[in-house]
Amino acid sequence: MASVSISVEAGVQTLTLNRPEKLNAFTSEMHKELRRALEQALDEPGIGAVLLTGAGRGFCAGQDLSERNVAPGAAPTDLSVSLGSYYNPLVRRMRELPKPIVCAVNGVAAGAGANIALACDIVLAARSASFVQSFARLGLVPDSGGTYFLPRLVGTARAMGLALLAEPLPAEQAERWGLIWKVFDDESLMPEATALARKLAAGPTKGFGLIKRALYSGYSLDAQLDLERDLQREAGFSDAYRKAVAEFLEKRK
Ligand code: LHQ
Repeated sequence: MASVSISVEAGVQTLTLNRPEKLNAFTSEMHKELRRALEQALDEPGIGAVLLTGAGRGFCAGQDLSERNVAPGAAPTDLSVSLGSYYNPLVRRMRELPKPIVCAVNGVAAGAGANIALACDIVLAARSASFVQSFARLGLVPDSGGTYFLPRLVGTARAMGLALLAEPLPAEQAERWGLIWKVFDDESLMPEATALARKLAAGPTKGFGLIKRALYSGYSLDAQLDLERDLQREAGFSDAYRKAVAEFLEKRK
């Protein structure tokens, strides 16, 4: 079964992260499927907007940590490979896509899952959703553009609190802080997100692409993604990281 389900209707390509039993945590397979889907969105003139959401009760729990477990005594994993091969190209593709991407955050968005949501152009969330920069719990640095998006969206004080404390930020507070565009009651999220994406799909695609270029230009996202990749490499070699992943997988506190 595909880990991303894809449908195209009324000019909107809907991408649903589809590993609900693992809160749609990212695997390399999911990255490959998303990459192919976004290439299709780029090439297909009939697609005017993309809508990204998650199946089940979560939006995305970040990297699937079962792909990251390190056996005792084994050499540490170089996390920069995963960022360089998957996450950073995904964020770049999303920001450079000359068509709007709407995100419907249907439930918890954690780690890279939170920052992939923030990489979208318009972020909507269900009232019950939350955003967690869970990296610090693993001894890691917010990645997938988190260190770039957070201070710009909410200011350095709040960005630092979110990154260091790794506590869930409820959707309503995320809206009040300007982290996201709008919150809807849970049952209204998908109808509202679909209507918004359809409206954008019917709009001036060329102009929207130019708006994205203008609003995102002059920013050093590219350099920041490279920095995150290098810092995460260092963090991933730490004992704290290795222990935290093993503890999560063994469900120890
Ligand atoms: C999971 C996960 C998960 C596997 C829930 N993996 N199974 C990128 C690349 C390179 C290097 C490193 O970093 C990165 C970026 C990252 O994203 S690092 C951050 C990775 N993500 C996290 O640390 C979040 C881990 N998950 C959680 O803290 C919780 O699951 C949250 C707070 C998201 C939700 O908590 P609950 O609502 O209590 O759900 P749960 O914990 O019971 O999860 C449900 C199931 O999903 C459970 O499986 P099970 O078989 O017991 O039902 C979890 O083990 C599984 N799951 N996240 N990331």
